[in-house]
Amino acid sequence: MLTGLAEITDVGRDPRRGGYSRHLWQAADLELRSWFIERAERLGLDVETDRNGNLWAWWGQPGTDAVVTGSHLDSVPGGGAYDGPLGVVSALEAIGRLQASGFVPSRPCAILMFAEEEGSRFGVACLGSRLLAGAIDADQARALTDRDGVTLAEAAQKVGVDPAHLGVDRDALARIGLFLELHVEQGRGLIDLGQPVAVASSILAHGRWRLSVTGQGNHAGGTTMSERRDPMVATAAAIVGVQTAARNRPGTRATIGRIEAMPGGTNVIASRVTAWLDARAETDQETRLLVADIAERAQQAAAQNGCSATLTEESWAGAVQFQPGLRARFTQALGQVPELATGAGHDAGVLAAQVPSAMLFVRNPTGISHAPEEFAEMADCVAGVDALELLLRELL
Ligand code: HGY
Ligand code: MN
Ligand code: MN
Repeated sequence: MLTGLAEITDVGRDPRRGGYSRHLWQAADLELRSWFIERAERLGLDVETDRNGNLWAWWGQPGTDAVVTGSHLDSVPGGGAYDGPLGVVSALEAIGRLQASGFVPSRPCAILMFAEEEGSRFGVACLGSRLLAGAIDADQARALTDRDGVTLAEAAQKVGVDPAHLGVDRDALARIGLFLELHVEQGRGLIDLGQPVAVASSILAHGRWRLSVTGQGNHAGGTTMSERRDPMVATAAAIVGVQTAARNRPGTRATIGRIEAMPGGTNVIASRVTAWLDARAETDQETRLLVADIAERAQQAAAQNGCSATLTEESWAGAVQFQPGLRARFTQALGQVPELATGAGHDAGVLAAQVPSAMLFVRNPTGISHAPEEFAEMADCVAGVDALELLLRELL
């Protein structure tokens, strides 16, 4: 069961961070794409790469009103084994079961593997589904750069995706009658409910901002404490402000998980520090208010240390409420499984603005995600495939 997870268990392991680092069009991602194509073709599915680098594996002729399922295979740096792959492997498994039972679909059906869902290489979450849906300006996307300064356009070119064609794909969107994504849960909801599977109700509003704090680079020994303009100290105070602002606002979440000091010498007072903020809340407005509070605190921290600070938005996704009708239909079909909100963003959340979309969550007994401890028991993974198969059978 779910042999697919075992087949890719060694792809993109990150010995330094632990877990997996699988980023768009780099070695591990390319290997996973080849694996997915091979697995899909073993099921007789026809695989095509769309203009944005997303892979579509069609069961039967592509057509409108298709039932599309799938997820992503890319990861965060040092991520877990289930975030993304569980949805892709479960889709392959469910369609394999339907085929083996002699089921003949009455509508087109496809598995969709999205590019760059984590935004780990180019900084924008759900980049592949945003491009597909027209939720990001194509020129802005083409100019996105990775940590080596390679643009999305250059990276696309290198793998045979024409950068000039990156952007909204109305024909592809028109084919989707409904998108259903299965995903490992990235929290403790199903642990607390004591259930293996849930239907998604909503996704927090969430965005990413780049905090840049500029001071005066200098000598660690020659510079007295009173004459320093140290951006590292200002950023440290700003990061404490991130935590304070979120703790003061119930239900909000704010994280700084990535920081870079320039020039980065042990005996050098930094000239500039860059830190990336991830902020989330139940509504768009609460998220914006949280970020404004954080920005205010960062400005104060900078001023108190003779530095200057800027906060620049890099990625934004508004709160998502999945269609109540679909939620009710699926929870009912699955025997009254619970509905569950999530703080994690998903491609299904991006597509929900354009096509009927829904999600299934599978219990993660550690409640930990975006870390090597992320886990799902085989019995719960099987329950997830059972649920996906049941819904696909009904939908098709
Ligand atoms: O960041 C997220 O919420 C998702 O895992 N991309
Ligand atoms: Mn993720
Ligand atoms: Mn994910």
